[in-house]
Amino acid sequence: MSALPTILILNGPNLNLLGLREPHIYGHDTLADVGRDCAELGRTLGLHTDLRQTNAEHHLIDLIHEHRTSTAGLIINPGGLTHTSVALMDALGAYPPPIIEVHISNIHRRESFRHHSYVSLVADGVIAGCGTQGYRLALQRLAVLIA
Ligand code: CA2
Repeated sequence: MSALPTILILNGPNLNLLGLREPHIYGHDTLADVGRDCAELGRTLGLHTDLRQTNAEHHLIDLIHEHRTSTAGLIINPGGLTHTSVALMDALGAYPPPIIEVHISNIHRRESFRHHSYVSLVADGVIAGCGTQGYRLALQRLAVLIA
């Protein structure tokens, strides 16, 4: 348990493959690299970070519920659930602290089914197409929002 405010960084289905497959779309950084870089940046911002990944929609929702009152903000890359999950949107709608949605790729330059995000309807900010740097940009934004 850290005395610093905690930022939860949630990653949805298939993001465990980051850096291992499809580097032309998602780059070469792994999720472990993202976790390490965010932890390092978090230290300079006075924030503790906790990065999780799950392939299960219900687990993602449970994590959001569990962290409703114990975290100061949320960064979420919901993976493919971005475009399909009303249940995830509802869970995020019941999460009081600020939420930043991150997509590594520019979803608006890809297939039309990726252009709509249920998560954007409840997120305080959205970052897309900045590669894995998007997670660090989101952390900087949360530092401002919770100051
Ligand atoms: O650009 C993003 O970050 C996405 O959220 C990634 C999702 C995709 O469904 C969204 O439309 C955009 C896909 C996550 C799967 O990630 C992989 C990473 C490496 C190799 C294979 C899949």
